[in-house]
Amino acid sequence: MKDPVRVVVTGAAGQIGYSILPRISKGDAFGPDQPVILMLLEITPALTALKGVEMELIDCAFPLLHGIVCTDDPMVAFKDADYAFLVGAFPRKAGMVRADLLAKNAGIFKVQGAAIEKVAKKTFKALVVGNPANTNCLILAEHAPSIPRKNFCAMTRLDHNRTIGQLATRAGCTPSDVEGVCVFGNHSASMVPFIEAATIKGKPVREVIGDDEWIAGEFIKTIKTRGGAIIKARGLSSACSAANAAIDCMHDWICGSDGKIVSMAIMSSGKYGVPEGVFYSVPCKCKDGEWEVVELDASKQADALKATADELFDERKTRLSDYIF
Ligand code: NAX
Repeated sequence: MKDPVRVVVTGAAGQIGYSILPRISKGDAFGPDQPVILMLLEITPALTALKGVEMELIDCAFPLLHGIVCTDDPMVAFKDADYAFLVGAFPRKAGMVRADLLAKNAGIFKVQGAAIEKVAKKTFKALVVGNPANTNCLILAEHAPSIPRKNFCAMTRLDHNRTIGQLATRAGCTPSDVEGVCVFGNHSASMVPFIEAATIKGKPVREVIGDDEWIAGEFIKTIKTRGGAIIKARGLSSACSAANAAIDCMHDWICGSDGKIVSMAIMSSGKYGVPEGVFYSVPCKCKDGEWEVVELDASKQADALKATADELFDERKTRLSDYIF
């Protein structure tokens, strides 16, 4: 049996936490032979609810779950941590403008980044889910400078999976028949779902769907507004699909994507015309715990790719001027 890995989940008493913790404990993220110790971080008022989650996890008797630590102290949560799902974030409240939201979350991710810098393993890897995910990830990475930037990723896998789901539903096939989609840019309405290199059962998506008007209109709109549509229908934001996407992303990153293209918001490096400095979603393939950017021809979408990059550089300016420099 392998030694257990320490996996931090922040916001562990929240909706996504409740869906993600059994999946991690069952081996869905790190493999069926990899034991885990869960390091669960919450704010102090949520510790009682977190205790209830811990009790349920114990009651599941997961063979791979070798320990649970519940805390409101980031220095305890990140101690010797191998991996983290950063889910906890400050939600947008009535009357808050975007800059207020950015500032509130910058405070959270600054403190957690500093704790990672001090006490996590130097091989630590983090997936940021809490919104605004891309820029929260930037703040986190900026405050943990001794951890390589390539070890930080913001989640756009839910947008990626939504793209596959819509195509499979329209084509009347299964999701595994759809390959090669990706989502570029920010996890926001400026994201760019990209299907030009994608196939359904090996044939180009446009040929199989046979309806360019639907692709340009309803399809793209559905992907971009899906989060809001789920809130309207359920009265709550996406949780099981968000948790599933986080598991998919971490699994493929750590265990390999098996030659498949996946979407990951990683530190930009000049590829796709985006200069270094923001966490920007691009198509990747993963192997042996590392991602590699896949170069697709997205030249026809250059304006949209630039617009979503510009939005991220604006967020960076708003937040970093107050919280980093
Ligand atoms: P919930 O409000 O149910 O849970 C959030 C939890 O985070 C709460 O229990 C809260 O006490 C905790 N928390 C707040 N500040 C914290 C801190 N400083 N340290 C530790 N814990 C803290 O939200 P939930 O539905 O679980 O969503 C969590 C986050 O995911 C939100 O920011 C949401 O916007 C974001 N999402 C991101 C998605 C993505 O694709 N990147 C999709 C789903 C989701 O909307």
